[in-house]
Amino acid sequence: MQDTQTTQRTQAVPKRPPLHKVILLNDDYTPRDFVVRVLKGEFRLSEEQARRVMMTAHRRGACVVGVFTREIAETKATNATEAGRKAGYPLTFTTEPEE
Ligand code: TYC
Repeated sequence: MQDTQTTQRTQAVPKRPPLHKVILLNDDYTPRDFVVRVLKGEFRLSEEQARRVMMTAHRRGACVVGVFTREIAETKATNATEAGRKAGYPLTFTTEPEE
């Protein structure tokens, strides 16, 4: 059937992996400089980028830090959240699939 062949040919081309956002959530306790340090260390942001992301989350409640494949996004969000926990802060990063 012609439709089937078309489908098979189309699917033979690998799709780009779906991307997931890592989102930084604001809280009332984590020091600003600590948030900046985690953003620089885990997400390789520059000082300026890290301050901008931190201040956006501080003012608006949340900020997208970056987009990655699912596994990378989840690993970075877990590591960055864990860095906060180890220091006794409620700093939280979440992930969600990009539209
Ligand atoms: N709101 C925190 C404070 O005033 C700083 C902060 C910013 C914490 C962004 C988390 O995602 C965050 N100390």
